Amino acid sequence: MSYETLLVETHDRVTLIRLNRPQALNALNSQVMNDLIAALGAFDADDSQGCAVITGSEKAFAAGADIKEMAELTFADTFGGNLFAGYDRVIATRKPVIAAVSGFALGGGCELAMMCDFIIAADSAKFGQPEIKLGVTPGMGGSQRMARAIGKAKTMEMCLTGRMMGAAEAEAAGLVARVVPAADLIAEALKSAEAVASMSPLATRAVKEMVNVAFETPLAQGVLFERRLFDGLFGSEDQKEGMAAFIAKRAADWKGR
Ligand code: CO8
Repeated sequence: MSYETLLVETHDRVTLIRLNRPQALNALNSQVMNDLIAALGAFDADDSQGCAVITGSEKAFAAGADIKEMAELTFADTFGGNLFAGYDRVIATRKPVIAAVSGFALGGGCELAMMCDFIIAADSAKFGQPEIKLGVTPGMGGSQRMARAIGKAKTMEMCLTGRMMGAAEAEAAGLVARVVPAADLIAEALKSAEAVASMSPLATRAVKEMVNVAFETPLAQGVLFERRLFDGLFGSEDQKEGMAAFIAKRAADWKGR
């Protein structure tokens, strides 16, 4: 399958999705959104694939929503048309998705990265929510996800001043899982994705659900949710296989059931 604004490669059990609008620093126009919806849907439906990586170019992961496309929109277009609702597909993806960020991840680009399950950043990465400079605000969850990831003080400062945050600051603040040299970004992201894809698909989905629930529920309910998913995995062949493989000192052969 080919896409107008994405380059998609499969590497064994990992799907690499590269945003590809270099002339606009990968600005997220409606075509990118539609292509991403299709590519993530295909990835999620493909049993041979266990993890996806979304990346951009060396210069830009994505420099935001497409300002030229948005400039003349009205309230009826955005609210009435539920403009960016298609990005809910990113969140709805049941298998893990990693963002590999090099260069600018601004506005919707930063928000797309934060929708992924974790971010690996090149040392060249620059994160920001500069919408305030355009007379608007984050609109794809940025104020909420950033506040949960790095707290109120830094999120307020980022969203109110529109300043950019470099990779080292983003790692110290807890926005990104890891920083790697820019030249190694894709190799490191693929290595992480391959590690994720080599686990039991059932346990992997359970981890994704339980960590995400931590942001939605009180602690006691979250802990109970985790325990019930843990209990449920004892009904799977993969739990028997994983523990038998450990005891027999051999690699596990996951069945996803
Ligand atoms: N939209 C459209 N075109 C863009 C965007 C963008 N967000 N960013 C860059 N471009 C275009 C430029 O217009 C330019 O095109 P052209 O050559 O035709 O003039 C080309 O990309 C290269 O850009 P620059 O010449 O500006 O490159 P520089 O290296 O000088 O600067 C910057 C790079 C600093 C990244 C600069 O381009 C910039 O500030 N871009 C805008 C960043 C921004 O404000 N992003 C937020 C957008 S609003 C938003 O994201 C709202 C989110 C709400 C929901 C999101 C849903 C997806």
